[in-house]
Amino acid sequence: MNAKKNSLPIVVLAGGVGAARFLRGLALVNEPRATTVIVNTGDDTTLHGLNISPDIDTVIYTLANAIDAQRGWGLSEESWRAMESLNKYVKVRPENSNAAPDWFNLGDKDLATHFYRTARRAEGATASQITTEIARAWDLEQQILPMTDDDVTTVVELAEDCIAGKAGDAIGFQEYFVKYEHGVAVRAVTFNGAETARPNGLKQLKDAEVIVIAPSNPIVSIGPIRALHSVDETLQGIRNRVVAISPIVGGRAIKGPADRMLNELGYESSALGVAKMYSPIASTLIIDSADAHLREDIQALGLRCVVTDTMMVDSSVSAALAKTTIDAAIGQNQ
Ligand code: FO1
Repeated sequence: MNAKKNSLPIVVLAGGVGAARFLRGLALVNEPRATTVIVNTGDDTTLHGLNISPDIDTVIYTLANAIDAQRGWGLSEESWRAMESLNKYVKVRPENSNAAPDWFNLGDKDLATHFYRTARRAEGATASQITTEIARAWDLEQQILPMTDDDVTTVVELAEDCIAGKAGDAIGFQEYFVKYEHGVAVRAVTFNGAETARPNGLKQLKDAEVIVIAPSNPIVSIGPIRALHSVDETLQGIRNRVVAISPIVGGRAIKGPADRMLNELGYESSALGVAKMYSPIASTLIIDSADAHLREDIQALGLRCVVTDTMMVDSSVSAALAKTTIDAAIGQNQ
């Protein structure tokens, strides 16, 4: 795409893979330095004593063209020698020990990012400072902001007795997602610490001409950002500039457990269900062509509805989706 880029102040609310793919397209149609990304950190975890921020790293690695595109997380051309070496200790660790967690794969090159983040945290740097430093190391011009510098932890409550524990037990998001391959039923999701955490990026939200809710899981990726004090109120105040992209196509999540989670938690797993969740804070919903038949129902909720190709199989589709999103926000699609 060689057309002249816009230079609009844009804020994107982001989770992991879907958001990262959208951002890669956005960088082709809008000057990267004009974009601020507010990233979910409810998924953050600590393993081996290392601070790991999966969604931030997915966004940064993708924008730096360093992501393993197949997996959607971690670095390309990765090696796994450290993980392989953990096996030695898995055999000897006591039954109740959490040492040598081998269910979460950390590549050798990826480890450097977690070493850096952890060491800077120990020196007292904030999550924002560290994220800015890591983004700079990868030569990114976008402003990448963790949703808060305070600790917010997403936990899921098990709906029934299962391999992960007893009904009612709360387990960490990464355990749910990676260790149990999001295959256990959940009945509630909680964002511990969200009530008191201070949100980042409120000023950028108010100043932005376009605010995009990326095609990320509405519950566990966008949910933690919305749970922070005054974020929803701020979005309500600028609703006319907020465009959301449905991560549900044909009733199914493009990636991850969003469809199952929506059903388990009493929402509808469809673009219409997403519209209901976002109608208080967004004025436009972008849905995939496969869901064109839902357009009128979505409009009946008081949302503009734009139908286009949202399956970001390559960066030209991502760029076209980003352009459609911007046009929808600045009214050219009305
Ligand atoms: N996802 C997996 O399914 N398995 C893994 O072993 C795994 C490791 C991993 C390491 C670093 C990182 O930044 C992300 C990683 N992810 C892994 C992805 C990630 O945990 C999830 O996709 C997100 O948290 C959901 O947005």
